[in-house]
Amino acid sequence: MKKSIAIKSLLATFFILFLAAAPVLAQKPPKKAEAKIQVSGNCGMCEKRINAALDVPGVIFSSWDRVSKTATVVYKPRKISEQKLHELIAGVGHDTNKVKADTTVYSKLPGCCLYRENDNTHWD
Ligand SMILES: [Cu+2]
Repeated sequence: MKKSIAIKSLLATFFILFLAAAPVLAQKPPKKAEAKIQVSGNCGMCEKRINAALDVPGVIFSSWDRVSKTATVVYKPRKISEQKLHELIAGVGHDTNKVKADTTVYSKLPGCCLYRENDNTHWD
């Protein structure tokens, strides 16, 4: 009798552990995700620079819209984090809604791209 209670409580313990572990196991990131990132910039040169910065393993597609200042990035969350996408963009001088570009990098951008001083979106 005592033995069967011991077995039952052991099974109950395993069951509780399994329930506790299940949400952790379920949190594996999806194979593919889309991020909408606010990215400051002005022109076609900015667009090329932003897309070039995102041309890394783990990023499937990227496109930046000059009017809405939004980058759409399709990526593999198992290879690259959304935070890293922000860092890559900021790394070439463009502020995102999460990461600000370093002033030294920003100040080296061509004059037409200096979005902090000049917010004019032009199309050439
Ligand atoms: Cu530009």
